[in-house]
Amino acid sequence: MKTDIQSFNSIEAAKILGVNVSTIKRWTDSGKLECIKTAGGHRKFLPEHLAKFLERNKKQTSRASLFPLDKKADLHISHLIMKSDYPALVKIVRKEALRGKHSAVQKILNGLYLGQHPLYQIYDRLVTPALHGIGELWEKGRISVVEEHLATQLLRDSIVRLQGIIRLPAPQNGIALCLGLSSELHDLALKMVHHLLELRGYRVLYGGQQTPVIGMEKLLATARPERIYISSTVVEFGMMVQREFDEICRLAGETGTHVFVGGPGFDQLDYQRPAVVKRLYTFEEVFQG
Ligand code: B12
Repeated sequence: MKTDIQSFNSIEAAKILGVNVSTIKRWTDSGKLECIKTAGGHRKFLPEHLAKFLERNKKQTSRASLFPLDKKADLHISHLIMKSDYPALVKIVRKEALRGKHSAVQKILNGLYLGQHPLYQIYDRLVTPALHGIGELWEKGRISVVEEHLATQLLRDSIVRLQGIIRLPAPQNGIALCLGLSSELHDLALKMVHHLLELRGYRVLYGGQQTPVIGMEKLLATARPERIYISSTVVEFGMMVQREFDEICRLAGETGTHVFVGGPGFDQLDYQRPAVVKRLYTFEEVFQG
């Protein structure tokens, strides 16, 4: 069977319906669940087969919670998740975020995570391109600034709510401080860095947008973070931001705190300072390094 035809194999069907593969076999043998048998004797399930089964057997499918299955359209999403078709999922997420459909976006994020996709991959391959796509539409004048705000805040809420289904390890790696410099209103990337650090076992102090430098000396001395992650997307008042950055690096140098930087704003800042370990470009690097 051609791979571009939307279908599921027995393992995927079992995951979707929340049962084991032998149950799938039993149900197909008894005719309870329809399928197509390939020339090689394998079972293939079309979305219609699963949808029909779900409709007829509401009780048995109470455990069908791995992926969202309210409607037949959700099976299409399940299929894209199973096949790791990120470009198609990005388009759906962008569209649903712009339509204000929170639940649709949430289902995709939760579905990917429950489908064993690493969180950094969801951030690098789904959330980041969806945000870039929304930014492009705004830049081209195809959506208004208020639409851009609503869609990006919806995405921000969705990634925060996704944390509700993630089991975090006990903090064992010390403390990490996440901050944005003054004049910085973008903090979505920083929020994702926060989540990944928690997943790595750090206790995170999250300063967010426009974290003031005043009081930083005391904070570093008392909380003693091992790492500081600084995010910069847009640099306004460059000289002031550079001074602020230099001051944080100086204080970090005194306390032996390692600084990591990320975001397009660092194209405009001189970040080569002794305390800076490196500039990070992807969420995978945040998770691995
Ligand atoms: C959402 C958004 C906003 C929201 C932010 C809400 C929030 N809570 O974050 C709001 C509405 C507040 C906003 C405001 C503005 N925005 Co804006 N915004 C965006 C948008 C659509 C998404 C930003 C985002 O989160 N991207 C997703 C992140 C994950 O991607 P990334 O930034 O490329 O980061 C990658 C790496 O650099 C790395 N990374 C990034 N940060 C960090 C940090 C660490 C520690 C690490 C390890 C890694 C890392 O991870 C990412 C993965 O590859 C972008 C479009 C775009 N192309 O990004 C515009 C965009 C960034 N904004 C833009 C502009 C111009 C503005 C405003 C000046 C608009 C205005 N005139 O008011 C203001 C700026 C305010 C300010 N002083 O900061 C421009 C910037 C152009 C430029 N380079 O100067 C963009 C590119 C839109 C565009 N196409 O023109 N914005």
